[in-house]
Amino acid sequence: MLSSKVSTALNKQIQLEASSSQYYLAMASWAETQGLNGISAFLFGHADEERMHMLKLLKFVNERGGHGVVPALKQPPVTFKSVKSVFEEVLKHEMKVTEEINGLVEITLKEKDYTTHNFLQWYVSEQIEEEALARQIVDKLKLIGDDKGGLYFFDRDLETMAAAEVAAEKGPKGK
Ligand code: OFO
Repeated sequence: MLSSKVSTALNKQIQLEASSSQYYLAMASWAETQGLNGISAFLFGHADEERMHMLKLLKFVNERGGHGVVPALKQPPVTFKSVKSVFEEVLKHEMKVTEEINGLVEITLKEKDYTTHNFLQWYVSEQIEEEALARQIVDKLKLIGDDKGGLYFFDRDLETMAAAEVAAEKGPKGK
């Protein structure tokens, strides 16, 4: 059974994962309107992943005798300054999520809730991957600068990455 402290903290995380999904969805939609199909496919996929992160938490809370609450969400931005600014935002956002996950882990230790602590380890590793990927993308975009040709190839790269993610999810080891 979850303590009320842990339950409240997990519900806060449910809200953050849901708003991450919404945020990336807004980025994906904007990118699609700019003709950046690879970038938008990647971001649509990322939005789906965040929804999965949210659902995983919600189900865990319910399984442990709490109540996973479906949160209200704020409207995310409609337009973005540039592709680079989008991915800088992604990185900033993922760093914030990591901080929150670490805070959650700390709460479970204080509450001696080792089951939830164990469950959260999946999120700890996921954040390492997500931050590293966002950082790698921001670095690439810095190299590309204002080069339109570079952006074209970057868009194609992300299309390939998005397709590989979808194939991996359909495969036997899908997350
Ligand atoms: Fe849920 O990992 Fe990103 O935000």
